[in-house]
Amino acid sequence: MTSNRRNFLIGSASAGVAVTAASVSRVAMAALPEPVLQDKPDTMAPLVPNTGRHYNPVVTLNGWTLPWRMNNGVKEFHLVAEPVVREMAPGFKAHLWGYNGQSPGPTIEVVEGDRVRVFVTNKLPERTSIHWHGQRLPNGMDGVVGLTQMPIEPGKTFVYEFVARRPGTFMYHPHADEMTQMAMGMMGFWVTHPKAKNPLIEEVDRDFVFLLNAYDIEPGAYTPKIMTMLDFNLWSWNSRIFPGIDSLNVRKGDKVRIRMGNLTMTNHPIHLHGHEFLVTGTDGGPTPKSTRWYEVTTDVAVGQMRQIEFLADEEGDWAFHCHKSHHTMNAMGHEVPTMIGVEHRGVVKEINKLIPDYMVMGERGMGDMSEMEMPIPDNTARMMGGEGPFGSVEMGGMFSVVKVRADQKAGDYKDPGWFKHPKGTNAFEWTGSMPEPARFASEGGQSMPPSKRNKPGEIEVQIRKPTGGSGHNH
Ligand SMILES: [Cu+2]
Repeated sequence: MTSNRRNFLIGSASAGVAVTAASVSRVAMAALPEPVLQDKPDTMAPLVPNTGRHYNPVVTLNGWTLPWRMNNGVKEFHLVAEPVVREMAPGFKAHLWGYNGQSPGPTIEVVEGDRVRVFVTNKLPERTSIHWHGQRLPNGMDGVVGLTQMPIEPGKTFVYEFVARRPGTFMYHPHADEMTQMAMGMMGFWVTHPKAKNPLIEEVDRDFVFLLNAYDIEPGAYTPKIMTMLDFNLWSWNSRIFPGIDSLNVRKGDKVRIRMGNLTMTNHPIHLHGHEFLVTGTDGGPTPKSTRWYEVTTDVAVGQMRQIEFLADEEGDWAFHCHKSHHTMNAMGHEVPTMIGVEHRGVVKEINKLIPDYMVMGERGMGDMSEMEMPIPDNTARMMGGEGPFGSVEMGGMFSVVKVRADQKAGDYKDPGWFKHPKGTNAFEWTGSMPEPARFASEGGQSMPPSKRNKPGEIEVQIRKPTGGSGHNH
């Protein structure tokens, strides 16, 4: 190489430069692993490693794991930052930014002690970088533009290289124009598997991962508003909203681990029905056993990661969702007054003479909304829905189902369909006679009597139910 170059330089200077440049870029091209792209938003089968140290792969909810190539003992990955079209739910597409064809980007899985080289090509219209959230690495690989590196300008490729020193649950995201790039969907999951048995890391039968993210996309629009700080209207898991989020399908008796990371601007109390779980790890690593206790809800704060584990020993279709009720709703187009308890059918009839499509929302709560055929703009997510075996699930956003089945095969992640409840195990309508329900009737009696008392009946408030119109951010 050196001697070739010298030879060229002896000749015409300009020819020498050209040939040198060409050979350099050819070498550079040869050094880059072919980027692997994904065009489907489906949950892909676990990527079983065929090179490097073995591990039990994770499954990314509505996502996939990035293949790598081994190069002299180094695991090489190629991430391409680029605009993508993400189907957030069937019939609802968003124009986001992501990696390798999807938002979030692919999950990266390595083993503790692996030397990892990640090529990052920038096909965005602006500079970017990648920060490897939670990793121990040389400071210059930390991905903070201006602080530890030059920005990756559009069209350029940077290389990050470090040893995955500690096992655990991590994520990656830009540290350049973060507000825009994360609001546009740039993020991905990272799992470092333990290289040997670790007393704090259990072997599990199923290991699911996803990121909590949020978007503000006006009904009928395709691109998120990036200035939004709290008023998001789409609460998603891996840039999917219910009913677009796949179910987590497990076999009865499986040990199940679910890892989550929060890249929204608010906390999400994640709640599992029918089972108790332990929080076995954070992005700081496995939790000491003395700190673990059973929960059914765990809060994932902003910028945090949590891994939960449970024994799936109850058959059924178990709801699994964020417990903030506004986060299990999808976008609404406009401010809606609370109409609960307000009889307004006569009014609607009058208005319909003038505006045929007019519809009053929420006279009996908002549940009706999911069954009404509301006229909505094209490319708008329904506020809530999801057809279950008993009708509409009346949910949206951060909601899914853990399906536990005795006849699910080991390692089979296919959706088994709806649970068939054994006869006599469903809640049912009572039609027989009933004793009077007991009601708490007494009033007052507080230990500190008010110094001034209102006249009885003077204060009686109407509770105004939340309207949700402004983005479900409370
Ligand atoms: Cu939430």
